[in-house]
Amino acid sequence: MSRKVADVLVDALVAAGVKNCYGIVGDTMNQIAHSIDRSSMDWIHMRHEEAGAFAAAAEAQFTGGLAACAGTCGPGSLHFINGLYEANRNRAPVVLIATQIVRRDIGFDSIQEVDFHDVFKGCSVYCDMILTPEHALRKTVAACQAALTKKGVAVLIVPADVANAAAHDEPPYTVHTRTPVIRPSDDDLDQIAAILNASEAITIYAGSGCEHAHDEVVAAAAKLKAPMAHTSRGKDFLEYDNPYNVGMTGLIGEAPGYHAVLDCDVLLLLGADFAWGQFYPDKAKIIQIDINPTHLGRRHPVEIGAVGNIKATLEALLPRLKQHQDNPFLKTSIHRYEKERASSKAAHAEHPEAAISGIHLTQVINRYAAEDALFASDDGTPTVWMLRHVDTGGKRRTFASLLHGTMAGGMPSALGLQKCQPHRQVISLSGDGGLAMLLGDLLTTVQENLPIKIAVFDNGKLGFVDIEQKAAGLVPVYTDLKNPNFGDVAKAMGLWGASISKTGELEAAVQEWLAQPGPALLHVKVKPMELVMPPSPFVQPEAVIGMAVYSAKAVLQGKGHDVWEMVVENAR
Ligand SMILES: Cc1ncc(C[n+]2csc(CCOP(=O)(O)OP(=O)(O)O)c2C)c(N)n1
Ligand SMILES: [Mg+2]
Repeated sequence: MSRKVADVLVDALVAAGVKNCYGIVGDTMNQIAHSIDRSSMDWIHMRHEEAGAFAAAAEAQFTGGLAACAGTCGPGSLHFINGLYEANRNRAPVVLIATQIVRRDIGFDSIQEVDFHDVFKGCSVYCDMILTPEHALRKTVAACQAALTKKGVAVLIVPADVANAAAHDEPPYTVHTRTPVIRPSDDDLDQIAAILNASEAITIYAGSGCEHAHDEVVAAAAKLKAPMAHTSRGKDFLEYDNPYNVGMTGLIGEAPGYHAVLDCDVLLLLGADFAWGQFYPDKAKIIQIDINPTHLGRRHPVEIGAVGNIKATLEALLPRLKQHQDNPFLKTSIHRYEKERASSKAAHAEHPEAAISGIHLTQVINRYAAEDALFASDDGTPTVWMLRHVDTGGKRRTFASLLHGTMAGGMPSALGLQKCQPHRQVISLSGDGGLAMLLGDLLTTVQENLPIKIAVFDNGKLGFVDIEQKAAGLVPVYTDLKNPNFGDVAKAMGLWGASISKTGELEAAVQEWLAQPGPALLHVKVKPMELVMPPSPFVQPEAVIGMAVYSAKAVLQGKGHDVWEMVVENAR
């Protein structure tokens, strides 16, 4: 059989490292589907393209290598868009093969014609069409090169007639992805060291840019005797084996991290692009180091902004730092954190008949999950509970939609993680709203033999929005969910399924669920009133945008659970 452009494209993707392609076939991608079938690439047959994009995004974010999705023209490829936004915001190298109607029909409002350049511009680092068979390899390699080096989504638009055309000889283009070592100049490092050496109350605020730099960050904290707060995206890389850790700040953080960041004299921002301006200190000097120059000073004015890879920068900075002594600022911060941890770990002495708290559910899952389990959560309360109550210990990983803030990413992300890590335990912490949004892809767990473990936090509502409305003093509208027994739904779809509602059933059910060899869903009716961010009795709660609920101060100075009545009280 003569070689087609579709074969060139698929071979180039395989050569660039693609192992898995998630999607749904259709007429304009039939030739490519057959090429994939002949290649070493696996095809994961999804039920909704959006779920395929979430799966590819999670795989690429986890491996750092390329994952692919492919769809048919018009509505098929359009469906990927929300998951691609998720991938692009997470700097996950994903290639979408967006197949297109034949070239002679483009531009005439033809059947299923969609201008993909326009559609995917906002969620990609590369978006271009293979215009002719003569440059199929070059364009495919350019797309992969962009996804891997600019770290994001590359969209390759492929008209059906181009994919079906005979392949041409092209020069041997390949991707090049070596990583340079980048650090600030000696002068910059001297200036940074001078500020740090002259201060006694320093806080390190570390983000996901600190991946692979755990030991250097801890060494810097030890030298500066500085507490270290971390972003939610930095959690997996920084919270373990770290005596200086004081947790997260921000809307889903807690008081120790919040105070450490706001009360210091010097804030050393390492690979952290935390977006909420109100959580930065106004009086402290801020030093920011980031590999991306456009991140410098964009969230808050900084004293020094320097470009560098965090590991290389700290290696060069550490010898310039003087050994600081233990100081009251560090002591207070660590003490606060230890107190907070002890109270959050305290056993819930609930009656066995009592309703299950979402926090308690997460804590029990945390206790019984494998030490290298991968967790993916839905936007909503499950994300907050995961970030606060899952201990990663350096081996586990947590995935949530933190920058894009979309619902429904949990279960499909787990599919992608399980596909690329078949021997690891993969757990999805799903909302009842989030799971229902892409429910059809529960079938993918069975069809593709992906034994993920799904916990459904069924509070009978769109909990976050419900809380937002209450926080604004409104009576909630349009937030209630009339749910089925998701355990029975799972069973009908071919998974293991169970449903529980009492605290006394929780421990045994979680153990049985996690021990299942195949895909398994545990439906847990959780307390509907549990607040994500308990408000302070002293501060007026305010609704804020996105997945946020209350103003920072209300959140972080507050204590207690199940007190929405108090919110309404406070809002009066
Ligand atoms: C695609 C999408 N639609 C709407 C929202 C707004 N939103 C954020 S959280 C949320 C509620 C999620 O409900 P559920 O999955 O049941 O989680 P819960 O907060 O109840 O635990 C909604 C509607 C969003 N972030 N993304
Ligand atoms: Mg809910």
